[in-house]
Amino acid sequence: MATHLENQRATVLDRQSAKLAPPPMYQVVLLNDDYTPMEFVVAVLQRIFGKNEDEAAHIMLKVHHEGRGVCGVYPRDIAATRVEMVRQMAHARQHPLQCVMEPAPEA
Ligand code: TYC
Repeated sequence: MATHLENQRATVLDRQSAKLAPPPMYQVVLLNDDYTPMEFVVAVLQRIFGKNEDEAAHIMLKVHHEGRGVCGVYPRDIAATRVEMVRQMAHARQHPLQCVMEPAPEA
């Protein structure tokens, strides 16, 4: 049977792991289409995902050639907000650009 001290230790560890466990992470993914201008996608990546011009161009070309590309990995609320910002920016300019979030693969 566990002693009182062992029980106390288990409780402390439970609390610590509850406090320190990293949040589940989500990747924000841009999808390719035939109509959204490349310059607009680069601007989105700079404005919403903080990429510099070279990084943004690299991601845009990856999406253009491979169909999709990861823009960033964030906790759920931040990922959801950025997806919404991309959708608003695209809608405002009437571009069909699509953006989704999905659980990030475990490291
Ligand atoms: N394929 C688009 C074009 O040729 C460019 C593009 C890149 C569109 C990435 C969407 O997520 C995208 N104009």
